[in-house]
Amino acid sequence: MPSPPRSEITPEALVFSRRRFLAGLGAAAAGVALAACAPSPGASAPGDEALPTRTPPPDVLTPEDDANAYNNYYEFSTNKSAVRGLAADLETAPWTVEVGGLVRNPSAYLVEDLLTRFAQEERVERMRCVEGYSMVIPWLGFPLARLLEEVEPTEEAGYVRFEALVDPEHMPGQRGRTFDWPYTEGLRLDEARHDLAILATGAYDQLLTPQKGGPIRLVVPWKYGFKSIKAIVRIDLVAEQPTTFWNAYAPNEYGFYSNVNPEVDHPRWSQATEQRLGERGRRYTLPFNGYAEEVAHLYEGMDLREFY
Ligand SMILES: Nc1nc2c(c(=O)[nH]1)N[C@H]1C(S)=C(S)[C@@H](COP(=O)(O)O)O[C@H]1N2
Ligand SMILES: [Mo]
Repeated sequence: MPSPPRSEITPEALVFSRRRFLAGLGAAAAGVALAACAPSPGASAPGDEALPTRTPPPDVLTPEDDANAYNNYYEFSTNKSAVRGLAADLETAPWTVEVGGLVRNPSAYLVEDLLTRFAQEERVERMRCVEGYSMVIPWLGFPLARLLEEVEPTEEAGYVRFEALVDPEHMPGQRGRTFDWPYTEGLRLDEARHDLAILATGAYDQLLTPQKGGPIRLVVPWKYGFKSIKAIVRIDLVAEQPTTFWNAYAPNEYGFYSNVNPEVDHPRWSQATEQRLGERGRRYTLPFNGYAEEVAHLYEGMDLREFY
């Protein structure tokens, strides 16, 4: 059965069961704060601002246009400001995600069906790129755990491997020879089952735009942004820690775990501070991006300098 084109799927088709806002960030407060912002996304490089204050300023939603105009998405371009235009025409419906590997119930899901099969929630979370900029995004989506429950990982499964779209005809960044496509990512199974790990199908009350990884992407807010793989077409349960795109490209710079950690510097820059899009000055980066209370237990007994 042919699916309706993307333009005919209205946000009203999404069923929002629960809203989860960052502590201190209410929708009304965010709206007020937005009007006061003078965004200049990415205008500053790490280290070129005065030191931030120790008490972090409150989190406010990143203005929607900033979040949609400044994107990391190497399938399209390494130029963050060029991604929106280049990705605009990507066909995101119909779109199938195959889920397989070490599972009892392998299945191919139409994203359109996922929208109603799993209750869609709003999750307002920080997004911290390993390069030192950050945002606060109101995602729509559902916990990855719900999907894993359906496919039932077998006892041998220890990790989840994600694979993104390969489509050089529509993704100009895939025509060069610099990178090995597809973009892949991975999580340990217990990380993948954590309630904060979601599959996002929307943001800012709309279906996910192509430049943000539409129609479906991973969001793992306590890890550096590159773990949150966009345009997912395959999810496999596997026994061993999978190879991941950035780890394979530069293993000494990008680890598998990549938990946000202000105490472990990137070999070429400090991770102590970040530039929040739309804000003046820098702010201190928080351990696990501010989610330590929720996720630190997953790494008990691990040396996070070794497993970076
Ligand atoms: N498929 C794919 N997913 C990706 C990337 C990419 O290049 N390709 N970039 C990652 C990086 S480095 C970051 S910081 C985030 C950026 O997400 P945003 O553009 O929505 O802010 O997406 C991640 N997911
Ligand atoms: Mo990133």
